[in-house]
Amino acid sequence: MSSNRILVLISGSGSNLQAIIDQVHLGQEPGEIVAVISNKADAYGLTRANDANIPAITVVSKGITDRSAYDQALMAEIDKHQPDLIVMAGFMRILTPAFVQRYHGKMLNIHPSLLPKYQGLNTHQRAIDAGDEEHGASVHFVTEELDGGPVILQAKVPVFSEDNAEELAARVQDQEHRIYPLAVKWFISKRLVMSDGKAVLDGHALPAQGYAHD
Ligand code: NHR
Ligand code: GAR
Repeated sequence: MSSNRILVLISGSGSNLQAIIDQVHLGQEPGEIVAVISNKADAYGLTRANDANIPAITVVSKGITDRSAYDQALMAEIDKHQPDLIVMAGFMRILTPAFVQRYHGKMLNIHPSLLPKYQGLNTHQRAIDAGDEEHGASVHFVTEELDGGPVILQAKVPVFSEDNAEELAARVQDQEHRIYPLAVKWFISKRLVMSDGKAVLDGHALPAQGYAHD
């Protein structure tokens, strides 16, 4: 069975989406991005999808306070595309346990911190405020625990004393664009799975900080 149907969830600029589009379009592996879904109608990532001839869909979340109702609508749209992998790329809405269970072991997220540090939002400012000398991003499997699923791959960047959050975010995002396509490639080539709550690459459980974190 092939596992090459990729669906990407976004809320914003979609620069990580672009990095994955660019890799898939290099054509070196059998992946296909079957749809991009945004919860925000004005997300620039929808334009990127259109430009790449990928179906660009909005399932608006604004004003929907019932999380399970929203997730039901999102699942209905996702299931039309029968994805093997759901890639969360700057998707900014917390998902219910029912959603996460439906796609168990098939969902990746990129989070802008060196997990388990700084789960949740405003990670760049929090790293600056803490006086951290290094910061970064983590690709992880999505589980019910927010930003708590097993880490696959991390990238580190230095924090400089004059940095503001925007500068630091840009440095982190450069690294995101390197590590996220790599993790996607591992998944669709079946080298990467989630098993017993762990990220497993080539049959070996990865350590808590993921693959080759130094
Ligand atoms: N859902 C589950 N169940 N598990 C995870 O690990 C998830 C998830 C949904 C999103 C991404 C995550 C991140 O990488 C993510 C991981 C949004 C929020 C948040 O508080 C927190 C973490 C993440 C994404 N969202 C607010 C909410 O009430 C809305 C914030 C906004 O719209 O700006 O949903 O950081
Ligand atoms: C990325 O830096 C990603 O790590 C972060 O949002 C940015 C999205 O950028 N994700 C979160 O903060 C999730 N809560 P992009 O839309 O250009 O890929």
